Amino acid sequence: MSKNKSLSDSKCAKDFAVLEKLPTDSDSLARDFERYLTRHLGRFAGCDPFYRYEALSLTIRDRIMTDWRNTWKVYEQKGVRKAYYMSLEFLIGRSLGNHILNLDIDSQTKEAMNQFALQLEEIITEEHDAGLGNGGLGRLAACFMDSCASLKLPVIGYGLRYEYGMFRQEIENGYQLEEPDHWLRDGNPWELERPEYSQIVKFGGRVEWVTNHNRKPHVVWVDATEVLAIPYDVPISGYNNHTVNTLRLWSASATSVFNLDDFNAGSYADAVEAKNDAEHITMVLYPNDVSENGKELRLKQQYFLASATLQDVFRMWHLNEGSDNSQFAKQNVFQMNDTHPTIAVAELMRLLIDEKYMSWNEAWAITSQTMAYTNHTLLPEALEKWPVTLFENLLPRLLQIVYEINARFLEQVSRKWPGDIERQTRMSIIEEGDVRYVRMAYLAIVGSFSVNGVAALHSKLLTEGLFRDFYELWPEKFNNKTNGVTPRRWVAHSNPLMTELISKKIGNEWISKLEKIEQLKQYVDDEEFAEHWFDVKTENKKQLADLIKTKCNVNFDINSLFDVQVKRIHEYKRQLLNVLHVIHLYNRIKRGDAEQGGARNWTNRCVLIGGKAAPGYFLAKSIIKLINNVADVINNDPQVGDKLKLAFLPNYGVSKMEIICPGADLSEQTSTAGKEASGTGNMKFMMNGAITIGTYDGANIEILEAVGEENFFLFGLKADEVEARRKNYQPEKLVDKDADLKRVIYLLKCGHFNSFENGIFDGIIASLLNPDDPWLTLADFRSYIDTQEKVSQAYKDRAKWVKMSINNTACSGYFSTDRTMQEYNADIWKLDS
Ligand code: CKZ
Repeated sequence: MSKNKSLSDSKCAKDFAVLEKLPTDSDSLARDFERYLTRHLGRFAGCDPFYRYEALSLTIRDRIMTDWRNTWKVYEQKGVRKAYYMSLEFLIGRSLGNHILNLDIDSQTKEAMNQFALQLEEIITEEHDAGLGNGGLGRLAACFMDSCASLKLPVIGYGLRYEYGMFRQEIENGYQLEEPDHWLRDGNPWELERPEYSQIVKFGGRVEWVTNHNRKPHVVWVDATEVLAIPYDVPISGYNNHTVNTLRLWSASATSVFNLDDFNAGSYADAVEAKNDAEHITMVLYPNDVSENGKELRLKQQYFLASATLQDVFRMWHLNEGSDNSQFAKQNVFQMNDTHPTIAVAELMRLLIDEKYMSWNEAWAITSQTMAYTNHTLLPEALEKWPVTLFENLLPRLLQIVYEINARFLEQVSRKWPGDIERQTRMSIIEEGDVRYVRMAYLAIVGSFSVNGVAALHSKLLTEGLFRDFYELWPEKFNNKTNGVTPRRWVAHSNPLMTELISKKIGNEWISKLEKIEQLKQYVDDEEFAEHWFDVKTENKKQLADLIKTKCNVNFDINSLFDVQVKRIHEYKRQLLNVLHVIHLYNRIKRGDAEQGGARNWTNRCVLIGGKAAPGYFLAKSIIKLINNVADVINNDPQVGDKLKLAFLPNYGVSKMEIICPGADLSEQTSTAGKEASGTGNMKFMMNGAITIGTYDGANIEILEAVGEENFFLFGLKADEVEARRKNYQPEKLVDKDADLKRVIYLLKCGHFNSFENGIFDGIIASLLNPDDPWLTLADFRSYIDTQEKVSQAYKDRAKWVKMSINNTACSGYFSTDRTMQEYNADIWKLDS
């Protein structure tokens, strides 16, 4: 730990107080790029293109250093209230292009690269995606970080630096294969290791009572295994505003003293093994989106993040405030991204009581005023609970604290509802039974002053269902914060053609104030503008078609309707409904519906589906196989031709979405109503002028309200109808009564899509026909097919479709994370910007 002290700023001979800004003209950029490539990296013309990316990144990084340091210095000052966004996932994707956009140096950088006959676009695509998340929840955290920096909000992101991010998906014979993604192998120019701020995190051991210096009984946690948490800082630049915030990612390492005892005892191998154990903690991201599996290593990750983060915040706090913690709650707030970091509630109590010698009540006052919790899902399988025994072995002191929190909480419940034992059992943080569990969501609610859902319907359903008892006890804690996406990455960066077209008409203020995009409404009837809009969409479709050709070897004709569904593969999202529709269209073609007389009514469609399945989720993996098999049959049938295409895009992720959303005509949002908490892909598509076909679910509802029903294709049962329908759901009868559905199910059953692969889709068929199918897929079949036919007809009227498209973009102002962050700040964080 010798690095710890010698590196602190104050000990340096020179303070380096003024860090001069570097010029950003193209010649200076070119000069630095060349210097980095040749003198720093020792590479020359003809090197692996990754080094060109690295050299350019270092060049650009130099140009944000001054603002980064200055922003940090402001935040370090006494009295600056800060928020900490704690998340096990930050799906930030690529950084280089994003920083170039934020610094507004796109043209200079292009010119500089042209001096070496290099294309900026090609260099940008050399960057590995930082895939430190599964899906929506992780990407939301990344969009939040972008907006906080762009709004100059003092928010620090805290997460884990996984050695292996989300797995790379390969498709072999239609099946998903998972390949490890060693994204750091070639180095990462966007991270700055700061070993001087390392923290120690403890696991295991025992709890002992001792008498402390005031002769009071005091708890110590002894014989624990210690793991070192090393922070890596990632800069998050704001849009054109000289603010650079920090995302601090912890990496696990063995402590330097880790092996002394073992080593002296002669068991060198054991010592190395212990080192290995420590470093495993941040080795890999768990690839489960909205599904739970209760692995010990996952709890270790959660505690590792919570403990290192809280200790780091106290380290900074003590710089200004010494040992006075009385103002801590006034100056600090923690936002917990779902229950994943919720052990922080108990850890903050432990630090305040065991290490800062506070009383329970003082500590609880601070904890319950600084913690805030965001819920992201209603699915029962995603609600985290940990077996008490596992908890006890790993975190004995924290379990004691959870018990004490629970005891005091249940007393409060019994005071409000005397004698209502059932309610106490229901609300207890500890679930009783053969195996006892710690319910993390309840710990989060009890410990927080704010609990929010991520879309209006979702927040309402939380207070009526899952958290009803808690809502009755503390209605004031509950609030809604509808999700958003950042228009910088998802329009300005991803869709430069549309950005230019919009800015020509209404200026470029909309990029940082998306509500201004409403001004586009003046041009919905402007024929010339509509023509340009159509041309931009067509060009974007070309680029998407190129991607599909390269990755799937399927030809998408740009005159067809581009019908897109990209997201994690899960039964509740109902990719199956999409497949059933495709099979239905195929069947119509085979029956001659799309020829002669029928041809006038036919709309050619290219259907794109992409997404990863959790490696252990068998049915989701068979859905991928089904999509690929159906695609094979359809795409190779000469009678089908351009009338219908289906492609499964392998390894969907952030960078792919940057090409996909500008090129989509139709956005598929088909979840069973009441199950998709919000969705955020829906917002990216809308901003880029796609029209949604969707259920009355999550943020779809708010999108529908924003654009009006004439600009949205709504289908299916509503959330309350879904619940009512369960009691009387007979899918077999639906099949009998509906000739189209009957033909589709027949094609599945007779093995038309699995000729030499007997029975591989039996699981899927059984799930569709199961009266207890939780997702009621077939209940929405008729409505979906009919609505898709309306889509097909609407697409024939090009002028009308383009109007709908412009309207969608023009109404997307509300769905910027800038708005979301302003609401978090106004209602929860209350920071000064
Ligand atoms: O959060 C998005 C919403 C989506 C919601 C998603 C989410 O489904 O509707 O738009 C942003 O608010 N993701 C998760 N829960 N809701 C989630 C992600 C990862 C993991 C879990 C849930 C995960 C779990 C449980 C990872 C490893 C183990 C266990």
